[in-house]
Amino acid sequence: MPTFRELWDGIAPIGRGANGYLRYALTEPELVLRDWFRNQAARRDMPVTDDGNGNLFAWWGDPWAHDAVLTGSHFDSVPHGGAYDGPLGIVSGFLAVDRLREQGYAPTKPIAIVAFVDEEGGRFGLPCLGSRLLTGAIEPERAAALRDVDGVTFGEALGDLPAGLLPGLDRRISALVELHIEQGRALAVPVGVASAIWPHGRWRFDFTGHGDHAGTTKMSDRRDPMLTYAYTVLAANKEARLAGAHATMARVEVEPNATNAIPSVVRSWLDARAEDNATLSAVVDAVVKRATERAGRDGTELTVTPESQSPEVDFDTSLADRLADLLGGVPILPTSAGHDAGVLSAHVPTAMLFVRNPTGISHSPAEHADEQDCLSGIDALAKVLRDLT
Ligand code: HGY
Ligand code: MN
Ligand code: MN
Repeated sequence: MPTFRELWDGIAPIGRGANGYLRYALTEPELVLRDWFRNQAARRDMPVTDDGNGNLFAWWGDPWAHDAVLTGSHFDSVPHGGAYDGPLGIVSGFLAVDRLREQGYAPTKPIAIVAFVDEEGGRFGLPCLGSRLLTGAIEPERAAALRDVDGVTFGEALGDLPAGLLPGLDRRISALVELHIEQGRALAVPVGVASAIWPHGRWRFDFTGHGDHAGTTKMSDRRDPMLTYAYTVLAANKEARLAGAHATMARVEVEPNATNAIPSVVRSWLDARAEDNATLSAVVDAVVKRATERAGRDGTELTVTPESQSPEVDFDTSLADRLADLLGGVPILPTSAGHDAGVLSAHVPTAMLFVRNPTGISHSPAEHADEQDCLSGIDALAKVLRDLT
């Protein structure tokens, strides 16, 4: 039976760049990981199905027979991301199946390991794209039209119009349990259970000014969108701090992005999250208000476009309590990171298992979980899958 170390070392080189992972959805590295997934399934006599949305399912039992229990996560990473965010849940799924088979266990319901497509939204801009399609949270046509930085659409990358909502979703899935590395500094023991996901979203800010010569344009004559942008970054930081929320403007595009030209357009994205919807709206409204006022002073224009919204998720309390008890009374804790489990939680009983992250660092090459804790996570997942089937 393969060990965690063997599986982990087997995928480690795939998509690893000089500075972290570049595993964008349906690009070459992720396609290699999909082949790895099919190979791991074949070694376990697990048939693989695709739901027509780019999500892969490896089955122990008849595919979609009845009351399937899903586990798994995603392969894709943020640009220069870490190794664990996503793949740990998929590798742990295969090893949990191995553990159960070793125990001679035979599930009464089909178990599927799922690899969701573009959970990070790192290529097509909308997080949890695969789970949103599976649950009908996004129209196939809108998903198909999403474009990457090279102008390639999701539909082109997928090779077809996505299938969208899985018919009979809530009849066919009895539970989803996603195992994931914890991404804060909140778990002091190897394994925990999720209670909630903070509401969060992404807003695109387009700052438009007057492109001009950096050397010959008087300061008083400028309408420089970079000023309005810079002010907005500081305003977002301040408003988040005041509200106990999280706000980040880490992605920016400048036209023409030349050393000696005042920009005509600066485009940036606000990632904002808060413990509840009211606080989140208040923070975003305050940032937009302050940015708009500043645009007035700078003589620039501002348009703000909401690009993705993820509502507050409160996981099924009875399921979370049951799993925490099953695992010996492990902590139940919230997260402000989004997950496919959060999308499915509106449709089927859903839980998350967290594996301790000693530094709490994530979305970074420095992301790490100790092997012993990963093994504890696999044992915990095996126990949970046994309990649910
Ligand atoms: O951004 C998130 O919270 C998740 O990693 N997609
Ligand atoms: Mn992530
Ligand atoms: Mn993730």
